[in-house]
Parts: sequence; C-alpha cells; structure tokens
Amino acid sequence: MSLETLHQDLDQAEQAALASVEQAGDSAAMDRLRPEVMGKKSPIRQLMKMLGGLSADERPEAGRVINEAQARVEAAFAAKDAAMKEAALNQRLETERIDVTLPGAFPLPLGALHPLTQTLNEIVRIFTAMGYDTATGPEVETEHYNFDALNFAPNHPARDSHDSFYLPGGGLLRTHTSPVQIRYMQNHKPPIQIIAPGRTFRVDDVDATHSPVFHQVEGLLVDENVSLAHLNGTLTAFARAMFGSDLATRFRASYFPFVEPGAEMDVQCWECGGKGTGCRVCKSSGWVEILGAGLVHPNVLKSVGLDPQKVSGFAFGMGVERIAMLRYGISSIRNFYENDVRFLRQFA
Ligand code: FA5
Repeated sequence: MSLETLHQDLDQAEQAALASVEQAGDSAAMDRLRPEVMGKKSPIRQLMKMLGGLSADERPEAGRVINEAQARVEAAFAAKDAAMKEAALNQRLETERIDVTLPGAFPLPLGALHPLTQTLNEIVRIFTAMGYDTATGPEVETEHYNFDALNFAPNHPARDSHDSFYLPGGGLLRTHTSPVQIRYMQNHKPPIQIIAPGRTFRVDDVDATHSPVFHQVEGLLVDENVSLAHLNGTLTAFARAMFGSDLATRFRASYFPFVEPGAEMDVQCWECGGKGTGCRVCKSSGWVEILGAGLVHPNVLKSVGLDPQKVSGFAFGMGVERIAMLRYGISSIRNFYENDVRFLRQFA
C-alpha cells in the first residue's frame, strides 16, 4: 500500500460519508447513519489499519489526514443533525401555536376566607376601632404562664392531664389565650389596651359547641381607675357591633382565678331563639356562653410587678367558634373543621 492509494481510498470514503449525510432525509435516517459515520468502525477509521503498510516516515502524515477527514464528516453530521432538530422544533412551535388572546375555557373557582377567619377578622376590626393593639403569644406554653402566673392554685382541676394536653418535657398546649396577658404585662407598662387572638387546646369531647382545638380572643385593659362598668360597656359595645342590637345578652357571676370579680357573658341561643326546650346547642338553657371576663386579680398585677393600689384592669377571653356559630346560625362546631366545600362555599 502506498500513501497515494491511501489518499484515494480516504477521499472516496469521505465523499461517500458526506453524501450519505447529505441524503439523510429525517431524524430516523440520521439515527441509522450515526454508527456508520461516527462510530469506531466507520470506513474512514478503518483506514487506520492500513498505516502498518506504510513506511515510518509516511505514517504520521497518513494518520493526520485520516483524522482530519473523520473530523470533517463528524462536523457535517453534527451540523445536519442540529439543523434538522431546529427545523423540527420550528415546525412544532408553528403547529402548536397558542392564541393567548382566546377567552379562557372555564372561569377559575375563586377561594375565600374561612368563616372562622372572617369572624376573627371582624372581632379584631371592632376592637381595633376601639383603640386596641393586637398581641400574640406561643401555642406551646409553660405551666408558669398558663397557670401559675394566672393565680391558679397548685391543685386546680384545669391542670389535670384529663383537661390539658401536656408535652413530653413539661410544656403544654395553652388552654386559653390568658398567658398572653402575663407575657404582655411583663414587657409593657400601663396604659395597656390589647387583644390577643389565637389557637387554644383542651382535652374536651367534641359536641355541638366544643372542640379540642378552638380559637379565643383575649382582651386586656390596664390603667388607673378601671372598673366593672368599663368592662360591661366594652363588651356590650362589642356585642352590638358584632351581632346588632336585637340580640339579648346577659352577664353571670363566675369564677376564674385570675380575675376578681369574674363573670361570663351569655347570648340568647341562636338555634332555638332562647326557648331552650330540647335544644342541643344551648343544652335547653336558652343561653350560650361566649366569653369569660372580670377585673384583673391583684395577685396577677403583683406577679408582673404592678401595684394594685395604683392601677387596675379588666380582661376577657371569648370563643371565636361560638361567635361564628352565632353570627351565621350554625348548629354544630364540627362544620368548621370538616372542610366540606358545600359548607364553606356559603361564606365566599
Ligand atoms: C377562659 O378560657 C378564660 N381564660 C377566659 C377569661 C379571660 C376569663 C380573661 C377572665 C378573664 P373559658 O374556659 O370559659 O374561660 O373559655 C372561654 C370561652 O372559650 C368560652 O366562653 C367558649 O366560648 C370558648 N371555649 C371554651 N372551651 C371550648 C371548646 N372546647 N370548644 C370551643 N370553644 C370553647
């Protein structure tokens, strides 16, 4: 074999390969061609075997021209491949063109705030208009903030694990929003006027008006000469703004360790209109309790370093679920947590 013959064979092989690339009409043909022109056994690479028949002087030159020819074929193949892919893409874009000016196929359903959120927002709005700031506190509390600082006796039944969810390590899920009173008073001086909305937890069996997870809004006002009349006026104003002036409300004396005196506010039962007979919402009493309240106990004021001779205050804690039930005439608290869109849609 001479260098000249090699040149001829190489030229032929290159022309043949370039022609096949040129002729390949679609991507399937390119795929078939790929091993033939690009692979280790391509006719051009096969020519390397002939190097043995050349003299040592001729070999480097021969190797170089073979590699160059192979590179030209590979470049031609790659260029054609890229051009075909681009053409295919352009064709797809053309046929799959989207007319963005067409009207949508169907209206997207709009979400809405949950009725509990709507009720909470309304409560916050009413108190904000009366000059209250909003404060928050943790849902995982210590016994100190949930009970001790609020003047609960060491053996108070609320501390029992039958009533409160305790966590490994000693914390508990707060049973009311009242701990926020303490946390706030530790960091702020009177005059204080806050509400504290949030989630609360109790080991309560589910019935028409009880759920183990529910929401409260705490209220706290501390200043000079705060009296029961201020509390009464504030809660009556709230009830009027929330429910209108037709709804009957009443205060009953009640006991909470962190207030003195203590009271509960009831509203006329929305389910039976106050008649009571056989009603499961008010348990036949004609009234449903919506909040606890009272004047802040002197021991609580002292526990946060305030002088009960100089300042006094009132506090209240209302159940958001009960208020939402009343507002919308809902007869079971379960409705709020079942996420049934047929129920929720009514509040959109
Ligand atoms: C308290 O939680 C007191 N911290 C309220 C308070 C605050 C009194 C400040 C004095 C001063 P009570 O346990 O009554 O009180 O709960 C308050 C309200 O939370 C109830 O009136 C009721 O509306 C709601 N509530 C209580 N338990 C549940 C429950 N399991 N499910 C739904 N709502 C509940």
